[in-house]
Amino acid sequence: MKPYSGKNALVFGGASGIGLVTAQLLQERGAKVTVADLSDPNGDLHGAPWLRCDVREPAQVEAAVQTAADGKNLDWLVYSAGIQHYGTVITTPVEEYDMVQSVNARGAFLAARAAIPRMKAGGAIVIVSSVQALACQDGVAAYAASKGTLEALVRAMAVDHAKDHIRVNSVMPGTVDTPMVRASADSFRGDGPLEEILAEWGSSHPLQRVAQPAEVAQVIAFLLSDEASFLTGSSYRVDGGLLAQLPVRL
Ligand code: BMA
Repeated sequence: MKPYSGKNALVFGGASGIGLVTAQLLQERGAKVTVADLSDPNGDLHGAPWLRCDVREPAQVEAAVQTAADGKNLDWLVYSAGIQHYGTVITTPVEEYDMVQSVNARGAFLAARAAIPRMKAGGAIVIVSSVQALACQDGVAAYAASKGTLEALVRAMAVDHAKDHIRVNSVMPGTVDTPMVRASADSFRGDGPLEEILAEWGSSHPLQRVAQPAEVAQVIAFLLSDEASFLTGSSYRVDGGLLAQLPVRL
């Protein structure tokens, strides 16, 4: 029997990047996985059903959760939907700020709101946050604020729903080779090759490279699993040492 047999999982933002690889990993280990995403899957879901869902729309989120649960307990929820826009509070249009909050943070609230009542036999939630909830670079006001919101939400939900046997944690990735990060790199690269930007971003991490999505997915899977039975209300940096380092050169 596979280790996650009998687990019913739903991954928002599961059509690409960290969400996709997490969905694949959970499925390989025997979980029943449903993927909800606005975009078409850009990788192999190994037959997992994909539901088109705009996480800004409460009714669509509710419908996705209802379909995934399918009248049974929803054991695991992963929230990996996310977008990245650059700007300061001055240069970020209000609509753009609202959009980033809505996709990155409010969507997690909606997903949990729909999922928790279907976790009657207990469950686990993992939210994909970012190191940018704790420290940031220039021009990430909306994105960093949305990730900070997620961190507070993780703690609030963990405290409120511990009595329901629901654990809630987050992962805080550093730079990961995903379509989102590649799109960001593309917007900064000018005439240079995109791989060079990724390598440069990677070099700011002590491990000297960007992560692969699977390296984050492994941690998400562990946090969902029964092996993490005493972990709740916490955030786990998966950042190649990024936040352990002060940018002071001797
Ligand atoms: C992630 C994304 C990446 C960034 C990394 C480290 O959440 O914002 O684009 O490189 O954080 O700051």
